[in-house]
Amino acid sequence: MPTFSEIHEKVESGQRLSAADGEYLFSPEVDPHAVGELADLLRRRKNGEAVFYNLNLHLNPTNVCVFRCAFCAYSCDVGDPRGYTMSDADILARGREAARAGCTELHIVGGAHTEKPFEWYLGIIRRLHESFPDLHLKAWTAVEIDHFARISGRSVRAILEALIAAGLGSMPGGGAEIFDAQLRRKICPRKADADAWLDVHRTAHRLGLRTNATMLYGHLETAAHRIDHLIRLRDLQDETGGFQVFVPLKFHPANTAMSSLRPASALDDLRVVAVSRLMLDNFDHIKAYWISLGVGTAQTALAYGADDLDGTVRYERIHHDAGADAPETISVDRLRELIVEAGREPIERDSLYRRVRRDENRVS
Ligand code: V47
Ligand code: SF4
Repeated sequence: MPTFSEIHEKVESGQRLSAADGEYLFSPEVDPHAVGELADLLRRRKNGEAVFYNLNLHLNPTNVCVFRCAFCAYSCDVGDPRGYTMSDADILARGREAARAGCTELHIVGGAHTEKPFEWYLGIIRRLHESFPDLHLKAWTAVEIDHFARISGRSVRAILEALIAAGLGSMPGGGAEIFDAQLRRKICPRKADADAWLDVHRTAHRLGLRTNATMLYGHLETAAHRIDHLIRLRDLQDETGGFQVFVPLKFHPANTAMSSLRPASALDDLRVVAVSRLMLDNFDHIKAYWISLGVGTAQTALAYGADDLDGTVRYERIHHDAGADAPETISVDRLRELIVEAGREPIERDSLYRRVRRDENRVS
């Protein structure tokens, strides 16, 4: 069993933490604030005083999904009165709204619709890109890409190439959940498994597409599951270097098949952020997604290893349908204020973490 001072020494001298170190940092006898302080050391080494945010809007084109994961409150079956599928006009209107609001990014994810062919998803990217070429389209999780490959009979590589040619800018990190196969069989048995998820990201990275990574925590997983997940991400990052940011996603149980579970505590949230920062030594950024954590915990997470708050958002459905009590949107002024209050320097970024300079009205 490692000791805290040995781990401290490793972090100070830039050595990589082992699985045993990571599991130890999750144990209740280790003070979460001490873990946070250690993570803050690494955060400062990587990002100095900078904390990033962006201006974005969400677009969830449909909530009809073939997979119906047990933790998902957002999805429904085809024919369910709660189901919706946006029209082309509504999708373009969302793009227009984003462009008019000065957003740099549209975050696009949704259900794997029972009846929609790959061409429908491809067309969404093509039309949005043609109409709003300056808007970065961060779209489709690895689970959706894997689904497109299955329903079209094309390879993952061919799907990604077609999407990139149509205007895809990068991929969000969703669908990773928790990689352990046994747990996946319980919470999301029907969709892409860990190897398929990782392989989509590997292929994307080889094609030059930057992607994000997530982990859904606070349900049935153990510390060992969390560490296994983080190490698999770290291994792929060693191989490709294509991940930009890691986003821990707190499980919200309301309206799901797992609604009897109690959400993780704020201290567990902060510990997950901190251990993620420490284990993922080859990731540049750790995001405290304020929709998932709530604004207060996200702000506090800036002292526990996080250096990014995500964006202005609006129209987020997946976490709000599951009971997340974060507001629908947040103003740029408030985001900047939260960062300044935490003693850091707010930096607007684009989807590829380049600084956005508003006064010159261009990305540098
Ligand atoms: O894949 C679903 C998760 C993800 C619930 O890449 C839930 O920057 C909590 O991936 N409670 C979609 N989480 C969201 C996502 C994301 C969000 C923000 C930024 C980025 C990024 C990615 O939400 C899903 C799933 O893992 N999810 N249901 C729930 N009840
Ligand atoms: Fe479908 Fe994603 Fe919800 Fe799973 S989490 S049911 S894949 S929308």
